Amino acid sequence: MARQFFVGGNFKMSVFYPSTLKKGSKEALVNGTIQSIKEIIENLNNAKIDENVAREHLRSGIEVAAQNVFNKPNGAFTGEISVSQLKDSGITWALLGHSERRTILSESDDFVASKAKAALDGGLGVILCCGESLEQREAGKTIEVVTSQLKAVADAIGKDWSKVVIAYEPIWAIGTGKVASTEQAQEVHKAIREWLKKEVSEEAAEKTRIIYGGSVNEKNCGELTKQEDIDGFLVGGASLKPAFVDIINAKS
Ligand code: G2H
Repeated sequence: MARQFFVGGNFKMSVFYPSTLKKGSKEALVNGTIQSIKEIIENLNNAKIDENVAREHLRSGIEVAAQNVFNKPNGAFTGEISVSQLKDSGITWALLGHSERRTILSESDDFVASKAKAALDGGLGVILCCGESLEQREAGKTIEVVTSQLKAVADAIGKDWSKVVIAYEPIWAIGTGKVASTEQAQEVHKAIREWLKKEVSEEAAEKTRIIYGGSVNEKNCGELTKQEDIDGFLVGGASLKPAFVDIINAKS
C-alpha cells in the first residue's frame, strides 16, 4: 500500500508578515499570535487541497502538532507541557528532536527518545526529526549520526513505528535557503528505510513515512517529491506563506 503523503508546517516562533504587509515591515507579527494563526488557517481552509493528502477553526484532514512535549505525566514541571494537556486541547501530534532543540536546548538522543515514548504511549503521533550538521556530513558521518539518533528511539519505543513519521532535516539546510539536492535527500531517506528494515521490521520500513525538511519551498518540492523514499515535507519558513498549499499539493 502506498504511503500517504504527509506535509507538516513548522511555525517555530518565527516572525510573520500578514499578506497586507511587506516583508521587512516593522509591523510584522510574532508568529503564534491569534491573528497570525488565523490568517494561516484561513489560507489552508480556503485552499483546494487533495483530501487524500488534507480543531475549533481547522477543517477536517488538517491536524495540529505541538513543537514539544514532556516525557512525564502531569506534575510539578514548570514550563513543560504533558501529553494529556496536549490531547485535552485537541492536539494529536508532537514534533520531537528538532535540531534547534537538540542544539540550542541541549536535548540528547535519549531525552528525545523518552519523549517519543511518552507521546506514543499517550496516543499522540510523533514527527521525529533527525539530521546531521555540515561538519558531520563533510566527515562522512551522515548515516551514522542519523541512525544513532533513530536507534535511541527504537531502544525506547520498540517495534511499533506505526504512529511515527521520520523527518530527515540536515542542519545545514535549515532556514539557510540551501536545500539538499534530490540525490542527497534520497540517499539518506533510502538509508533510513534500510535501517528500519534491518533494525525494526520490514513492515516499518514499508509503511513509515520519511519526510524531508530544510528550506523546502513551492519551487523545489516538486523534484524532491519524485524521489522514491521521500514521503512528504516538514516546512518551516514557507509554511507561513500562502504557497504552503502548493507544497501540500506537490504530489497531486
Ligand atoms: C527545518 C525547516 C522546518 P525551514 O527546521 O522544520 O525549516 O523550512 O525554514 O528550513
